[in-house]
Amino acid sequence: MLLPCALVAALLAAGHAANPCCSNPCQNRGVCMTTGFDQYECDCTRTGYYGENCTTPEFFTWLRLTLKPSPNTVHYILTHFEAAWSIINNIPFLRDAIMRYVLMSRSHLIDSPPTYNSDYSYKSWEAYSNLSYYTRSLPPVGLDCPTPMGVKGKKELPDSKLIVEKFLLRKKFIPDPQGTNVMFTFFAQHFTHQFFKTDHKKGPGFTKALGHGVDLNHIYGETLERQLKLRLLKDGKLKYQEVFGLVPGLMMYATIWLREHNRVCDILKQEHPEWDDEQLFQTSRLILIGETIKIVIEDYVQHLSGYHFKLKFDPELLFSQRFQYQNRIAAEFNTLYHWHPLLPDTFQIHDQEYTFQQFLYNNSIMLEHGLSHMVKSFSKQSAGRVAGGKNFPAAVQKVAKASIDQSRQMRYQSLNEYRKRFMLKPFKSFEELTGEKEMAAELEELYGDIDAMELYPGLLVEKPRPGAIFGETMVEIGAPFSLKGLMGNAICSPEYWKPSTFGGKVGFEIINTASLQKLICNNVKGCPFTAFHILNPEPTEATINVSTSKTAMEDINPTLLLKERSAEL
Ligand code: ACD
Repeated sequence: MLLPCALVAALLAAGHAANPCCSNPCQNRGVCMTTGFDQYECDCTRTGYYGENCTTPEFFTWLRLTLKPSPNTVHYILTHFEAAWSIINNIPFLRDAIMRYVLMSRSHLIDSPPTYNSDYSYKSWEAYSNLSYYTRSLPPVGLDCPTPMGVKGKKELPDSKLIVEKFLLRKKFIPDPQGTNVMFTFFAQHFTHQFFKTDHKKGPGFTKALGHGVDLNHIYGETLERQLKLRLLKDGKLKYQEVFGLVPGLMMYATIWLREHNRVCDILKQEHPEWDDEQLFQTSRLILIGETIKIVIEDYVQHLSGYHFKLKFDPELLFSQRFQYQNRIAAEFNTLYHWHPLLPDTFQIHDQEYTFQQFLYNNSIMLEHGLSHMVKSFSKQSAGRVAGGKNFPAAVQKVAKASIDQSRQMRYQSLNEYRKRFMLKPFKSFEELTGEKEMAAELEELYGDIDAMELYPGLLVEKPRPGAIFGETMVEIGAPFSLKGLMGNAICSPEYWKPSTFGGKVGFEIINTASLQKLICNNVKGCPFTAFHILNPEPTEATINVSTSKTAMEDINPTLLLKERSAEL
């Protein structure tokens, strides 16, 4: 890194020591502020700690720390004792109290309103108000710091290509022991592409998704102009979806959600023959946002968690709490969500197998097989394990390298600083990070110091929890961002969360009974069985009751689809 070295050299030449905040002296979320060139002050306000570096706990902080079980203990309890959990899950006030605790303890870790961004390591109106930035949960390392990680580690970080090749690249596909399937993988890709839309023209710290959350711009378009092009402008309906041409898995979800929107419009029109196109459209969109959040919490996060505790989407749980209904997507959240190890080496659809090359940009696959076969096949095929290292598919290795390079460009702090930020103890050694000796020794040689280990490669090489897809760090950092982003949505606020917002009881009920299985049943012919994990033995057809509407049970109709698409061309 030329610039920082030059800067440090210039400062040293001028007789100044390096910025004292480079060593991150302030602990427990205390804020470091320089006072002159070589002095600093820690602001410990409301951290629960005091002292020069905010290291002495106040009495109640000490008590809490003493009583609080470690994240791994909590995780162990939640993923064991199935019989006890099945009782708790059926006692409403207990289930509610635990869910409220999960939501509050996670979202407290997210600054709201947001604070820093990749250009501002101190609070500023610019960082707060400029929505084109991703926010940052830790400020960037100063350009005037002696090393890229502050003061720890070597002057230069190891070659990112080498990191990818040595620790991340898949040798042999490692299936996820939690049984995650390809249906999950494409849901993740489709769903997250609404709020992770890096504006590469501006740089990795910027986003094009100004809604900063679940606004379904991937279904309805990013701008009003685009939205109007996508709409039929009759009965609230959409005429065709934004083309997700990259992979057929995205196209599949785009088609399913398009159908869901039009299905909801039909239902709303029956309830409200007096409504115009605009009101039908807008209300259907709010219902789909609600359905999405419900599915993400109760199917998607539920699966990822591996918990026997049954998560619950119920905004009322937070009405008695101090909770801010706003969200800003963080650059670190975007980085940690690069879960490409989920991708298998080849894609199995019905009786055919496609390599990555055959799969990419190949929309004829959907026309050839139809949605039903795609859903069935994706539900059966295993996804890869994310943590533990060496499971990143070679076909997308550029993404791994870019994640590392861009994190460096944005001057991310170290893995251990992020662990501390999210209330985890820093790793003491590379062996503690990986849980083995071989990669640990090689990492040590390359990075020199565990406190210089980078966030993204750290998350991917971390020792997974027993039988799990992720290690501790991914969950403990990922869950706060996720739950804050989901529950911080405007529709979860007291003035919005009521039947009238969603066209009355019927619309509210669509949200409150939404599930992945129902979404598929209502929009894919034959109601194929599905889930976010592989099942043994697998049922062929779902047995749940779903409503039928005109579009509900039609499978892909190539003529219709082409009509939908030709409207765009
Ligand atoms: C908890 C629940 C269990 C958390 C388990 C895994 C979390 C790990 C990563 C994030 C998971 C899902 C992301 C889902 C939604 C993102 C929504 C963002 C909206 C802007 O113990 O807390």
